[in-house]
Amino acid sequence: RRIRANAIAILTVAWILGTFYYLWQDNKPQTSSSPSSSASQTRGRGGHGGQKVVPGRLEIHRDDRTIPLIVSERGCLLGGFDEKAYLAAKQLKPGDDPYREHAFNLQESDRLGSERAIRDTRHYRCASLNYDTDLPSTSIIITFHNEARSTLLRTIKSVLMRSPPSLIQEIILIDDFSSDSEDCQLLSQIPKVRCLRNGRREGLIRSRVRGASTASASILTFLDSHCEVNADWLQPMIQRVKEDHTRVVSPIIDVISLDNFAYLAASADLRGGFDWSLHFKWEQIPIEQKMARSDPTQAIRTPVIAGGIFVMDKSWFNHLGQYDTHMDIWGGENFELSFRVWMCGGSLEILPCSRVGHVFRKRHPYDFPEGNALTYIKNTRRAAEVWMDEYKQYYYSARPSAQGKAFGSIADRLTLRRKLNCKPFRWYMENVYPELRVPEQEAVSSVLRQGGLCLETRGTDTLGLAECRGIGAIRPQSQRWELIEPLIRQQDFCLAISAFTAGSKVKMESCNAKEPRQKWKPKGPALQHMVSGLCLDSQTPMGPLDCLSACILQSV
Ligand code: LR7
Ligand code: MN
Repeated sequence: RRIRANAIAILTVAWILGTFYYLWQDNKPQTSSSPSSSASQTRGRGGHGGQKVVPGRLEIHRDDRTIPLIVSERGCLLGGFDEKAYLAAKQLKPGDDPYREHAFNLQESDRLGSERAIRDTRHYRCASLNYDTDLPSTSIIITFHNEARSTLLRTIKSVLMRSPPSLIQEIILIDDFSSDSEDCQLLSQIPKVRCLRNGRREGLIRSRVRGASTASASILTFLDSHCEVNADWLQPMIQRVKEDHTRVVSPIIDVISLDNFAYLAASADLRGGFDWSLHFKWEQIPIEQKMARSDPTQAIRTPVIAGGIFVMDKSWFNHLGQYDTHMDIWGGENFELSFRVWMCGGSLEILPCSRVGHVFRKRHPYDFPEGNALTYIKNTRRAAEVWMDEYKQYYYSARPSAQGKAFGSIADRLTLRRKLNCKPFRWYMENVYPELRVPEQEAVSSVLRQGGLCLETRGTDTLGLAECRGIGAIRPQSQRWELIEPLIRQQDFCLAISAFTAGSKVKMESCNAKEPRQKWKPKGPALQHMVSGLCLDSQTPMGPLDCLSACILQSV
């Protein structure tokens, strides 16, 4: 009996110890920097006009589900590629600022290693969804310019580790003329990875087009060069595109901290939006849509995508005209693509069961050969001029510095729009983004009145005075004038003087904010021509000109 009692005691102690060990294992933090309490965070950067400032409410889930690696794949994942040597060759030197080169903490990124586990941030219901077993494979396209070795390798490895191998046809890297050409050569040794190097700096838009045109799979997947994909990220996106090839789909983009590289869950209630200056922002899903969502795994319609991480059918990408390859370096292409997809017969969605982490930065770590602001203006102007029809006036009011800046020829893109028979921007406003408010009409357009008569256009270039008709929105187009300094415009035509002498006629011509004959400014109730000092008037001048008394043609 003593022996039996001893055995029971030993078993009991072993069981207690076992239980403690199990619990301890389960509570152990999964990464050194894993978040433990709810947090709120701002993603994005401050500074020039093209940044993305994003108030993303973060949801930190209590249960720490981490994603297992596909163990059998480990080890042979990288083939003959020597990861250690690759990473060791470029290390931060003691005393170097770890943020200087990449605008994130390089020291933390290097320290993490290339295979860290991350928390599965999806809604728990996502894990039980099923996808077709015969999903088509995809070509992953990643462009990079001077990306840190550790972040780029982690992007590639996370794709190889967390995607069903049969879905990855290839990973195409486009080295956008980084200073070190070796990165591209070395990474090509990884199985499935191909790397193409640009002979000069092209920017991410032309680089992606280059990548897409060599892709061999029927589906394209674009990623930034500092991402980590999460559990089952790919299947939901390929499934949606397989069901309807006109869908363009994005994951929820989680936040990888630029300071400590913690992987943080982003809110699942956000979609992409923008303001009239074409500044991207994350915004709450409209309340009616939120109420109607009974299933948290359902796709979220989005007016625009952030731009870097999405899946699209390759034939659809080509059919819709790829990208506007006259856009340079960075920015604006996400609006152009988003407007085009919606207006030309497709749709954009965010899939909550797909999650991809991205390192959001506060500044660009690379240079813009033409300057950051001018490049953003050029790219967004192209998007506005080709796609926004009469609504582009709001873009110019919100971003006055864009007027008169060069943006190249858009003839090809206008032809494309006509050929694809795309809907007008008004349709997009009414059906896709009715939440985007149009600035008050009165603030933008007004009449030019003299003694009870209004200035109006007749045909394209004749001007005359006539009885004022209608008010507000019912006022005829011919009597509506927009005063966007220094221009007085009606659609694309502006008031210009024909000579710099008193009594010379005023006419309409194509707007050009740089043309001295078109520059006006308000002076009291009158409008004064900036260069000559003459006033807009329907009477022949009698004596020496004094604006305040002699000019009676005024805007109201
Ligand atoms: O000249 C360049 N050549 C490049 O190849 C400049 C950049 N790049 C690469 C770069 O290495 C990176 O992989 O292009 C990618 C995007 O550049 P980032 O990471 O510096 O910019 P970002 O994260 O702010 O970019 C967001 O907006 C861009 C607008 O042009 C692109 O659409 C990016 O793809 C987009 N990123 C995302 O949508 C990820 C989520 C961020 C948000 C919101
Ligand atoms: Mn990025």
